[in-house]
Amino acid sequence: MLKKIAELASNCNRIVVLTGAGVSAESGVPTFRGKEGVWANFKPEELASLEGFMANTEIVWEWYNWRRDLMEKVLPNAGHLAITQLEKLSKKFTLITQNVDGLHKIAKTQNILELHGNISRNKCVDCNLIVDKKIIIDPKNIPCCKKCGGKIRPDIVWFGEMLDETIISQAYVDSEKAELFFSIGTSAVVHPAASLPITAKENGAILVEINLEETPITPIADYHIFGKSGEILPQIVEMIEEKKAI
Ligand code: BV8
Ligand code: ZN
Repeated sequence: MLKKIAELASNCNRIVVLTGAGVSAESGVPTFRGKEGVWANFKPEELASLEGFMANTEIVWEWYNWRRDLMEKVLPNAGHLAITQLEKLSKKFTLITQNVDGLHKIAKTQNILELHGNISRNKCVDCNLIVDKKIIIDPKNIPCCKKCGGKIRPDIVWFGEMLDETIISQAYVDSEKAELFFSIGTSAVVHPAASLPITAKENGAILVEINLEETPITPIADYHIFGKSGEILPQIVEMIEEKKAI
């Protein structure tokens, strides 16, 4: 099956990749819904929502500080690096990620759409002014926006919040044009991200899913590869490179 996918990737004009927390799992970043997932201990609306933030500002900032510390210590894994290599081997390529860990950027993928923001960036809760990312937030003494006095929050899209219009529109445009769409390491339950593989499929793309489990989009996938993205993606890229070399 991998050979076939490598062949498809070699002969198509536009590849789109959607990633979720599973791609970062082999870097040591906990996923959201797995057994060890961070949500396991909390309800998403408690932490990753504006209401949750306003009601539990200190707890939410403790959670994000904990994740930021973790992100500082982790590195891209072979799956991230293979995606960067795939971009180099593709005519047109878009990476759409739900992840906020910034690992695709560190892996030097170029054309990235970060649907849910980036954990290293802060912004004002009221006027959305982006605030210098290097400030360390003391959960007991949250800094306020210099412009309007609003509380500083992570620049992350929370549940119930709209995604950045430009980013999500571009994600739909590229998914509609995709000839080959990879859905990798995502449980495909969070919308609107989860509707992108469906959009691609509806517009004629071949849909490849790489995951350890089945998801709501498995039934419509042309290929479902059970396994770890950090092990599977390098094999596919290697086959493409071998084919190119012939
Ligand atoms: C919005 C930021 C308009 C937080 C996140 C009912 C139906 C449909 C939609 C909704 C609904 N009710 C509410 C909604 C809308 C809601 C939603 O989709 N809810 C879901 C849960 C039902 N969506 C929203 O609110 C979005 N906004 O819709 O705006 C609107 C406005 C007002 C009112 C209504 C609508 C905003 C969504 C963004 C939320 N923010 N993150 C933070 O990160 O701190 S989402 C969060 O989940 C993360 O970003 C994460 O990326 C994302 C998706 O999770 P996954 O990445 O898929 O991770 P998960 O752990 O779930 O899965 C990992 C997968 O990897 C697993 O399948 C596992 O098997 C696999 N895996 C593990 N290891 C590996 C692997 N695979 C391969 N290799 C491995 N090694
Ligand atoms: Zn402000």
